[in-house]
Amino acid sequence: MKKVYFAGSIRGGRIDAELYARIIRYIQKTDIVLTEHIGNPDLNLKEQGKRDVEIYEEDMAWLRESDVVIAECTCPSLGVGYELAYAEKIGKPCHIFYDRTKTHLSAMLTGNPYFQIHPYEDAESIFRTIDEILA
Ligand code: 6IA
Repeated sequence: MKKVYFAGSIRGGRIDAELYARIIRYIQKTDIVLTEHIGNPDLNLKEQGKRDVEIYEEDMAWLRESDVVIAECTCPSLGVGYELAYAEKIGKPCHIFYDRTKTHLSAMLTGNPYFQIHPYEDAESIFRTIDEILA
């Protein structure tokens, strides 16, 4: 079983939260998601009881513990961009998904051959690619 660090936008916007939840549930059928809160529809964007310092430190520890990073990047998020750069620095494999009909991904990602980028038009294709990543 692989430990997956799933990254998706939080303060960058929650428009795709339902998709994040579907991806997380899918991965959890076979593997471990260290960041299952990313899909939580009730995530309170203002107050959660946790301080930002704790969120940052907990997330960085999970990132170091993970075997692979899977990021859904259709909704731009500074936090996800930071996590991807950090993951590259410590050598974690990084898979980036985005809906090509909705956005142009940052050249900081598409221009970096380190990242494995999976543009999609139909969200269902995400799941086939995830099967290959986790195989
Ligand atoms: O800049 P963003 O907030 O969109 O960054 C999203 C990314 O940063 C996600 O992939 C998470 O791994 C991480 N992240 C940001 N906020 C949180 C969080 N609580 N809990 C866990 N990971 C986070 C946010 C609640 C807060 C708004 C009070």
